[in-house]
Amino acid sequence: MITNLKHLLKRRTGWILLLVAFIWIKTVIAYYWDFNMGAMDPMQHLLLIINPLASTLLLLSLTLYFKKPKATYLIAFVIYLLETILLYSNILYYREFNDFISFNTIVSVGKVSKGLGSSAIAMAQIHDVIYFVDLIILIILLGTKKIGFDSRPYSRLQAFTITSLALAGLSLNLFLAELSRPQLLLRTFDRTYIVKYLGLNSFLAYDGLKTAQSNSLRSTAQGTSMDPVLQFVHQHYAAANPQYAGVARGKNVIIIHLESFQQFLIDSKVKNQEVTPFLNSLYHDNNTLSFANFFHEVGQGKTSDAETMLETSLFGLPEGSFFTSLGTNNTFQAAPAILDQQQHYTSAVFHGNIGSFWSRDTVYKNMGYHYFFDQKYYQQTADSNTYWGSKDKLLFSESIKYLEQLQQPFYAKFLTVTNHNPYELSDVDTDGFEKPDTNNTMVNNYFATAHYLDEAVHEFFDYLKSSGLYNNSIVVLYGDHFGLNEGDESALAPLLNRDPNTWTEFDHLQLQRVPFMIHMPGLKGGIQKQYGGEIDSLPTLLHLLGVNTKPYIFMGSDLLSPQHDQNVIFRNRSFITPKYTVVNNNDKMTIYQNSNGEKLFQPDELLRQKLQKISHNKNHELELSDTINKTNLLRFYTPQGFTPVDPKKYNYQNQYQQLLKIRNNLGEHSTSLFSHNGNKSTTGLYKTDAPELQNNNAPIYEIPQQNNFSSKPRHKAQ
Ligand code: GP9
Ligand code: MN
Repeated sequence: MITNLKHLLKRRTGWILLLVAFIWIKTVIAYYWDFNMGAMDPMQHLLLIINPLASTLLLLSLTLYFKKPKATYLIAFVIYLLETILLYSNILYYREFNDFISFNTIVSVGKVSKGLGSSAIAMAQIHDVIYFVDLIILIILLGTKKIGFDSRPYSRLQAFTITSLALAGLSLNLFLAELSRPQLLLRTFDRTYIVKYLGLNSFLAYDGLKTAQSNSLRSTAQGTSMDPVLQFVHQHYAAANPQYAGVARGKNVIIIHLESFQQFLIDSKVKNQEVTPFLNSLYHDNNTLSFANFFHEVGQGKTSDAETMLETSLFGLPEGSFFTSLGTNNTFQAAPAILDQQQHYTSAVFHGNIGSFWSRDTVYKNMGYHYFFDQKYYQQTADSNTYWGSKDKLLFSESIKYLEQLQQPFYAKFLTVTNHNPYELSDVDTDGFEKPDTNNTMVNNYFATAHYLDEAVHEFFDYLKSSGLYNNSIVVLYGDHFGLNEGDESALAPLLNRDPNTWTEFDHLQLQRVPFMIHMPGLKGGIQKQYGGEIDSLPTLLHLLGVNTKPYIFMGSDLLSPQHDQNVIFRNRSFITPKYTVVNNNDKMTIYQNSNGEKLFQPDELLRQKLQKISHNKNHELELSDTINKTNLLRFYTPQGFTPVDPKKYNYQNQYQQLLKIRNNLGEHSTSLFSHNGNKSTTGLYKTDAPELQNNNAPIYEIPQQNNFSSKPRHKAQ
C-alpha cells in the first residue's frame, strides 16, 4: 500500500490526486471550522464532505491534456494555489460579511478592496495556519524527492478517464443536492445553500454564468427605455384618498410579515378552538383597515418576492428570485430610503434566519436599510430554532433590546419564520392547541404553527402597549404567500366545510388571499372589500404617512384611492377582478364567476373582450416591471427629491454598538424609546410564555459575538 502510494507520487496522476486531496481536506476543515454551513441531516453532511472533490478534480484533470509534463506540473500547481487563495479569501470575507465571495465581488475592484483589503489582515486568526500546512508539506515532499517528476507521455485516454470520472462525480453531486433540496438552482435561495450542496467552485461558476447573463441583458438598456415605464406610471397613478392622506405622518412603522399565512386562517376554528384569536380580534378592530380581498402575487422567490413588492411596488421575476439573481446589483428606490430621505426614518429588519438567505444582507443595503438584525443577534440554543431560524416568540422578545435603541420615527420590519413548512413545532410551543386530524400532516401542523404565530404577535402587541410604542406607531401585518399548496387542498377542503370533490382551480386561486391589515389607534378602520394585491401595499402605506408617491416608479396603486385598479394579476398571469376569476393556461382563458364559482363555458363576446383587455393591460404591467428589474432601469431615473442609495454606507456588523454610539452622540436629542424612557431599558416589560425563556426571570440577551473591527457607525445620526 505504502509502496503503491510512493509509486503514485512519482507519476503525473499522483501529483494531481495529491493536490485534489489537499484542497479537499482543507475545504472540509473550513466548512466545519470557519463557515457556518448549517448542515442538518446526514445527507447534508455527506454533501458537504464530498462537494469539493469532483469540481477540483475536474479542473486539475484538464492539465493532464498538456503534452509537456512540465506544463501539467506547473499549471496544476497554479490552479492549486488559486484554489487555496479562493478558499482563504472566502474565509476572511466570511468573517466580516457572513457570506461568500460572489463573481461580482471578484470583478468589481472596489468591493474586493472593501472585503479583502487592509481589513483582511484584521480578520486573520492563528488557526489559519492550517490552511497553509499542505503547502509546507508539498515543499518538503518536493525537496525530499518524494514527489517525482514524471516525464513520460500521458495518454489522452487516461486523461479523458479522469475527466469523465470527475464529471460523473459532479453529476452525482448535483443529483444528491436536488434530492436533498429540490429546486436548488432554480430558486437559488442563498449562496450558503449552493456552497453547502455544490461547493465553492461550482458556486463561483454558476454565479459567473448568471452574472454574465444579466450583464448582457443590462447592456441593451438605455435611458429612453424608461419612456414606456414613465408613461404607464403616469396613467396608472391613483391619488391619495383625502380622508386618509397623511393620517399616520411621523408615526413609527412596524411591519409584521406573517410567514406563509393565508387569509382563510382568520376566523377559522379547529375542534372548537379559534386558531388565531388575536389576529381575529385585530381583523375586526375598528382601528384596523382589514382588506378582505387582498392576494399574494409571488413567484418562485416566495418570501423574497413578497418583500420585493412590499418595499418597491415592483413584481418579482417570472423565474427565480429577484433578490438573489439581480437584487444584489440593482438600483433601488425602496421604502427604507424613501422614508429616510423624506421623513428621516431609521430603518431596520429583524429576522431570525441567516443573513445571507435570499441575499438579504446585500439587497437590504441597496434598499437603504440602516440595520439588519439576523440570526446571530438571537440566542442560539438547541431548542431556540426551527429549520428556518429563531422561533417567532424569541424573535420578537429578543428584538426589543435593539428596537428600543432605534431613533424614532422608525420603519421596522419583523420577518417571522415559525409558520413555514414543514410546520413542525413541539406541543409545548403550541400551548396545547389540538391539531385537526386530516390524513395530511402538513395541513394538521399548519394550524398549530399559525396558532403559535398568533400568540407571538399577541405578546408583541402587549409589549407595544405597555411600552407606549403602540400610541405612536402604525402596524402593518401581511401574509407573504400560501402556506398549503394545491396538493394539500383536498385535505384542507373539509376543514373549510367544502367537499374536496367539487374543489376547482377557481377555489385554488381564491384561496391565494392573504391578510393585509393596517392598524393604528385612531385610524378609521373597517373591513375593506376592494380587491388588491401585494403590489399595492407600498403606495397605500406611503400615502397614509403623507408621502407623495407621484415621482416614484410603482406598479401598484393605493388601495384606499378611488382610482385604485382592482384587477389583481398573479405571476403565472392568471388574474382576479372583483367579479371574475380568470385562469390563464398557455394564453387560453378560463373564466369563472366569483359570485358562485361557476365556470362560464360560453361567455358573451363583450365580456370576453373586456377580460381580454384587462389581461392585456395587466400583462403589460408585468412586462414593464420585468424590464425595469432585468435591465436595471432605475439607474437611469432618479425621482425628484430622491438621492440614489449608496450601499457602502451601511454596515451590518456590531449594530448594537453602532446604535449606542448614535444615542450617546445625540445625548438629550436622542429620540429612541430607551432615551425617552429615562435611559432605562423596556425589555423587562416584555412578557412571553416562550418555554425557552421560562427558567429565567428576564430573557437572556446574548450580546452577539462579533469582531471589534469596523465598529464605526455608518448611519448618520438624526
Ligand atoms: C427564510 C424565509 C423563508 O429566511 O424568509 O423564505 P420562503 O421559503 O418562504 O421563501
Ligand atoms: Mn415565505
